[in-house]
Amino acid sequence: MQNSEIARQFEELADLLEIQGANPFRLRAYRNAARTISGLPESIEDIAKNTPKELQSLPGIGKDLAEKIETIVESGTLPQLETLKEEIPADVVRMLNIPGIGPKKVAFLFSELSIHSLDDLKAAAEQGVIAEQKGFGKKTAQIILEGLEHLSQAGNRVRLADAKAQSDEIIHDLQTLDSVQQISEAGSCRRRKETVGDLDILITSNAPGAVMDALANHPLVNTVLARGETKQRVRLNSGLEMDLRVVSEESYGAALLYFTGSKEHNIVLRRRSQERGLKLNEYGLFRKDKLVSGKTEEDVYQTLDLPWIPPEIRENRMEFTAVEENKLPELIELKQIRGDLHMHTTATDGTASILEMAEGAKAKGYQYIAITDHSKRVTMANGLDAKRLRAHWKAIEKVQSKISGIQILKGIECDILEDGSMDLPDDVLSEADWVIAVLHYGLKQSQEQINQRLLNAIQNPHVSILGHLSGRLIGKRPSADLNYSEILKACADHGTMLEINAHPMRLDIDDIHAAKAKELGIPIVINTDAHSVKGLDVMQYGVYQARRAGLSKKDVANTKTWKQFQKLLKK
Ligand code: DGT
Ligand code: CA
Ligand code: CA
Repeated sequence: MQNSEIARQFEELADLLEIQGANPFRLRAYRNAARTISGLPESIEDIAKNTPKELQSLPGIGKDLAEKIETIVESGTLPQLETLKEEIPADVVRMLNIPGIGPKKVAFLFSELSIHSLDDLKAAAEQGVIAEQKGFGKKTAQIILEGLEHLSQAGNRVRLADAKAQSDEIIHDLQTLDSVQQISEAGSCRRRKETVGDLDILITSNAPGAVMDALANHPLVNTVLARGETKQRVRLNSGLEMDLRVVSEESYGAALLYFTGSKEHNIVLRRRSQERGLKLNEYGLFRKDKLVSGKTEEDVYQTLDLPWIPPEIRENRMEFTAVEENKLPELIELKQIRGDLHMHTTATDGTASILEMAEGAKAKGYQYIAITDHSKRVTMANGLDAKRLRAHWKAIEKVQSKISGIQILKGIECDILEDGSMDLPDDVLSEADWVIAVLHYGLKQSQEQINQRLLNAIQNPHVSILGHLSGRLIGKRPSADLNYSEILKACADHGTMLEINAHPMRLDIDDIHAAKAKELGIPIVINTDAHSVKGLDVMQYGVYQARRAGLSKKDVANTKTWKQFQKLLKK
């Protein structure tokens, strides 16, 4: 069982208990446990099975939670959770996703008004029943109706690339207004989290009304959901929602810190403030009522004896310990990338020729690429058998003789078959410069089977790297069930590299496991998996994910010059 599933069960438990009106301390304990578990690179299942005593040494996990984890691992669920699920319908839990409706209101709707489904809720709101209730009113009824209409979309988190494109466009347009002085993205999008719940932007302005009018009329904006003196919430045509906040100049840095989050990072900042006799909020850092700092993020961090911390690592995972140990990493940047080692051509399912891909990469300033078309198992993509692959490599040699200033590696993206063998024989693989081993089929196999397949590939001396390890497609297809601790350890032992696939739907391996890989000294390569020349552009998203993992230039192998990279290849 994956950590994410165990974490999800604790989240669900907390949600259900909250609707029941349980003690907030217990809820917090479950939610903290969920966070600890989902942030852990080691398999909780392994720990629970092999060394259950160690569970209690995890942050926020006491005896009771450790027992619950063991129960989940053994039986797949918790009796308590099952009972609650029988008592509280799933639709009632979904109501928590309606903006402005908290657990107290949901509990009231459920127990006092006997609303058991979203359809019940819609009917009650339409018939005016909700508006009559104390603490609800016409406005809330309206919010509920709007929320219901978009629940499916609002409940869905949006992939970073899609969210950021919309945020960038709106910021770009608002920036040109005379009424806007400063403007910045904030929230999870600024932290480059792989999915975004809603967009947050922050401005300073001498005419907030004019900016809000402009946002309301922006072509990407569909509906104004709420508008006040300093805050506006809109729904974009895509269904994604955006908060705009207007702050004063002397508070801009403090507000940016606050609204960039994460909440967990901010909690630590507030604690540090208290320890210094200060109070931190979105308006600034105060001693008594006197503003000490707040104009820029740097000012606020400095007052708290901290360097400026890049938004990507503001998750309270490693940043504060890193500062303490004087090891805050200098995060990798796109301009440091010197090669792209996963791409396709017209030989399989790409749309460009070898030469076109090489020229596209050269135009980006890269020194080397690998052409890695599919192996034969991927029939849908016209995958290559040994004969066609050898001919393809000949074609690569020919292109290489015609183009200078870029090295083209003869590669292959070779499937690890369902039975654990490689899709192409060793003698063929031995002729390649670069072999990416991947899972495409049988992703739903048991953890044992998946692990065995990956271990076979790692132990194969011709395999250079594991590509898009988990096989997930964000928001669409879950990860294969794999034991990361075992796989990463084997990679470290055998000198097998790991890919961060930069495709916005993949971002695989993710930030947590990339951080673990760095810790183990496994070289990481950020690849685009481009199927067209344009596809080479997504490198940035892989770099964002690497930054979230705390990776520096030295941790990422394709920042090396061709000369240095060649040395690594020989190893
Ligand atoms: P998202 O939208 O779910 O992808 O994640 P965020 O991080 O963008 O969260 P959001 O939009 O709810 O709020 C933006 C930031 O504002 C968040 O990262 C931290 C801050 N914030 C919001 N609500 C609270 C709160 O209740 N307490 C604290 N400390 N910070 C908050
Ligand atoms: Ca947000
Ligand atoms: Ca927000």
